[in-house]
Amino acid sequence: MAVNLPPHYHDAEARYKKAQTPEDKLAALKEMWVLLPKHKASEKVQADLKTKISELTDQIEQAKQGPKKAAPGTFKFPRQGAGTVVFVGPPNAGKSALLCKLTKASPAVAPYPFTTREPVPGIMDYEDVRVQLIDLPPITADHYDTFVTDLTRAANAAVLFLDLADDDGPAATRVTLERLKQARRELVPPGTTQTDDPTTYTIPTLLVATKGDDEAADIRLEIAREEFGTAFPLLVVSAERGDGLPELRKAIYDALGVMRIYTKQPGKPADMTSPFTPPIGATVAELAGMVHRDLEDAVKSARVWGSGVHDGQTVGRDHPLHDKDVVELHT
Ligand SMILES: Nc1nc2c(ncn2[C@@H]2O[C@H](COP(=O)(O)OP(=O)(O)O)[C@@H](O)[C@H]2O)c(=O)[nH]1
Ligand SMILES: [Mg+2]
Repeated sequence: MAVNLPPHYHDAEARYKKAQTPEDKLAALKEMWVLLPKHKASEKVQADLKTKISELTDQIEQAKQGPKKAAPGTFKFPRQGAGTVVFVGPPNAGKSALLCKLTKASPAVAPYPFTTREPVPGIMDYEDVRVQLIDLPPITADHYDTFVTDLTRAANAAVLFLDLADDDGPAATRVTLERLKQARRELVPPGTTQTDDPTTYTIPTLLVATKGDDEAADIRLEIAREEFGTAFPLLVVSAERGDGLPELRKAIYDALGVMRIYTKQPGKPADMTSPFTPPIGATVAELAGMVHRDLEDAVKSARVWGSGVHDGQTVGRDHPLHDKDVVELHT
């Protein structure tokens, strides 16, 4: 979609391109942000700009802290499946145990804190889609790995952990939240609109109370509900007994805010094995862009089988798709 940008925006963009220091670059980007019209047609530009502002803000902050004491450690995981979900929380809350249950990954699980020093990825199956889960080292007032800032920016959603076997569970989870806030990562319930502050990165989050099998879990759950109220959807699980795991898989998938779309070639049956997973509300043209880069502009219409249409109805490129639609793209 074409975006009409005001002339001052282009001036700011020119300043951004000429800027020599990260600080000058950031100042110009922030001007561009203020001047950018915020509507549907500019969503892509908004998202790109926000990412640039967030990255640069983090870079400047990290540079201020000087060279790292230990090896900084940078981790990048290639995107896989319908999205990436990070596990964040205090030590010993059962993050690694849960990753073992939901995926084929096998991070060390141990009854002492700080077992997980490096992020560990795994793939979770949910029906016919795959979701990448990343177990992160614990986040406390004293322990925060700088790579967490980058890995959380790359995430589509987060699972925040609360330990029902520990009287200090709720307080420790609160500390994790606050430490992330200092790093300009704001955990919000799924479906919340983004903040206007482009330096803060908001992450749709589920609160997961672990070790539901503990004998005092019920009392601590009451306290947890008082502490967090309705700040996040709350799920109770036990990795040990398997309680709540099917519900958690579904909630994690739902938190990604995507839908499943199956494509088909004319005259052939649909490929029902590997759906595309565009964001909820995506159009025919946006789906086409996921199938092939050049198709986004080239697609003129589509035939759609699913909800909101008659079977095989022809629709235009701006038609919004629905979960589980079958789509045949036409150029
Ligand atoms: N009772 C009980 N203990 C658990 C459960 N999940 C994990 N644990 C124990 O909690 C401790 C910490 O688990 P771990 O997964 O290493 O925590 P992490 O530090 O958050 O990754 C270990 O001793 C686990 O055996 C559970 O569902 N129930
Ligand atoms: Mg661990």
